[in-house]
Amino acid sequence: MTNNKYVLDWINEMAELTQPDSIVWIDGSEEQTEALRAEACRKGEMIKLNEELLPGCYLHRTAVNDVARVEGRTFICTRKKEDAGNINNWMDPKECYATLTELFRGSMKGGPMYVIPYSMGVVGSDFAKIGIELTDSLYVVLNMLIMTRAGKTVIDALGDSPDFVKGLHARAELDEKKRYICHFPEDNTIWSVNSGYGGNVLLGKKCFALRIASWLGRLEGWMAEHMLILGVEYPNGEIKYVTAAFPSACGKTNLAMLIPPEIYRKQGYKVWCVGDDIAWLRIGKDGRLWAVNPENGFFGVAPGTNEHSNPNALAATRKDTIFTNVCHNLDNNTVWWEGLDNNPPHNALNWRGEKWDYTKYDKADKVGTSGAHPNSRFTAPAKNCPCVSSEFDSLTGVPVSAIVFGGRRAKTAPLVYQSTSWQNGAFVGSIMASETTAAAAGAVGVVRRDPMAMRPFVGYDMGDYFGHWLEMGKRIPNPPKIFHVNWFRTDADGNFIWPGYGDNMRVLLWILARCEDKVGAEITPIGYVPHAEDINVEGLDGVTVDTVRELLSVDRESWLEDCKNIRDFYAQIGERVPAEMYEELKALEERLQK
Ligand code: GTP
Ligand code: SPV
Ligand code: MN
Repeated sequence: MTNNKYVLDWINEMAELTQPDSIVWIDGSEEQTEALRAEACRKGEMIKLNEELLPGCYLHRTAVNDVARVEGRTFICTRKKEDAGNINNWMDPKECYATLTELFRGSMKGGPMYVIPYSMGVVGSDFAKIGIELTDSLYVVLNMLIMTRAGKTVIDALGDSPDFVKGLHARAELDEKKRYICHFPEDNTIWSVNSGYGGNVLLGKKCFALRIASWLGRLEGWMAEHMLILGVEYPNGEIKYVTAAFPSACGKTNLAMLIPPEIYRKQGYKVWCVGDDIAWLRIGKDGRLWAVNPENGFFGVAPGTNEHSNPNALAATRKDTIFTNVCHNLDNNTVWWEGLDNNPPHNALNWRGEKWDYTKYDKADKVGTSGAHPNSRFTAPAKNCPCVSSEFDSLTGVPVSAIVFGGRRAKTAPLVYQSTSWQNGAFVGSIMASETTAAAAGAVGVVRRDPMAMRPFVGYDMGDYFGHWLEMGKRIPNPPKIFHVNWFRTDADGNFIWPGYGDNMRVLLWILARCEDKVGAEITPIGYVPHAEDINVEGLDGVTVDTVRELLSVDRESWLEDCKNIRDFYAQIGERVPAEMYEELKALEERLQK
């Protein structure tokens, strides 16, 4: 498919190592893709679902020990340890290549090696970057064909350039003790072995578009962020764009596809989705910050997605979608997950592929008793989404009015607040914390600091990353305003107080009104907080201005407690945390103590 000698030499070298029977180039044609789907079904890697109810849809189950990203097995392999920083796992590149070479050796024997040329971003746009993933997994191929722009057009666009990210993936033995997700930013290289799950193996996503891209962004003066991108359309047709960084499984997909409450819909408000997980941000010629979504599909959390919470996401999954680790309804050969509806299938297989008894479901042991794994996912083409933005394929992206940070905090963080400057906003991002979710292996529900929702995804030192944020702020003539939200405050019984989902529109509109100086705010020690009356509660059941007031309250004691934790976390990041961040922290503490 190409004469590019950098590509060909590298593929030959990797094929010598992994020893596949054949090399199959993925061209992106519907004909080849359909043949590969059929082959995946023949090999038992995919199950074809009901063609009438879910046309073009498939079910895949990963190994039981391989159901989420594995942060403990994810490494940044820079020559100098300091460049990877204290928050990342680090391995010496030479040592890492040597160890993984032995794991890859002969790993593709008996089957083909697929060569997937893919572009993150619209092929031909200045934003786009090219990668090639070599893999032994048809699941990876079929997912990458949805999640990225892949095939012949990409290899043509690369021409004879050496500028591409080299990705190598093999499932090998799926041995979790030998699982490695390794990044070599100095070599533009990613090696992933012994996993077959999503973020560990779809190398264009977290590995390239965040870890490698964040490294490139720092060198080249742009940003790669774990952010959704949405457009709010006003009744007069004007559209304002917002990006938002929430940790994994904290509501990006839901916010990105929000359907406004009826009171707003009636007036003509709409929300358009540009992206649900990753944003690449650059300074435009007009001095504003511009965002593109480098992906071409959604790898979204299935549980909780339903006709009420996120009808747009649900609609996106009704055709040409791959479901991973959901429950299989054998009666009609469709899929189900917790929170889809109140009718769990009676004749079904759980995410492990075992006969499933819905009556045994125990909220306290979701992984053990649920039909779908808590981190089960759908891979759906972006173009399936009813609210996909007309700017989705734009070469330049969209101009950003507001950047929003947020996490799951039962207490402390108010519903929304605004930072007082770019520097203060970067500080607000740096002190983000959230309760952990099933998106990564490990305990769920533990508060951990997750700066800018990028803790697992920054490809270099976290202190340097903060520095890059500050540097970007100095270079953007007309920067977005920076906010923080929390949809997850709970009452004494542990129930969420704020209704969330579509009603988050009420908060978005306050945020955008602030960006245009159309609404006032109260200055508090942490920043600007809305006057409770300025969050519209019309049409909400049981939520009054008083509820909003409670949601907006700032408890000085718990914030001061948090400040101690932040100081410890900064110390853990190490000496590259910029002085400006410590100044912001000190000023915050002083305001809280006053
Ligand atoms: P990744 O794809 O892992 O990066 O996650 P994401 O941030 O896109 O998460 P997603 O939108 O899929 O949200 C996952 C979980 O958050 C689901 O359980 C949702 O039901 C829940 N969720 C999303 N929005 C809200 C909200 O406004 N309020 C509440 N209470 N829960 C929400
Ligand atoms: C996340 O965990 O933030 C995801 C899913 O978006 S994965 O692609 O598996 O990383
Ligand atoms: Mn994500």
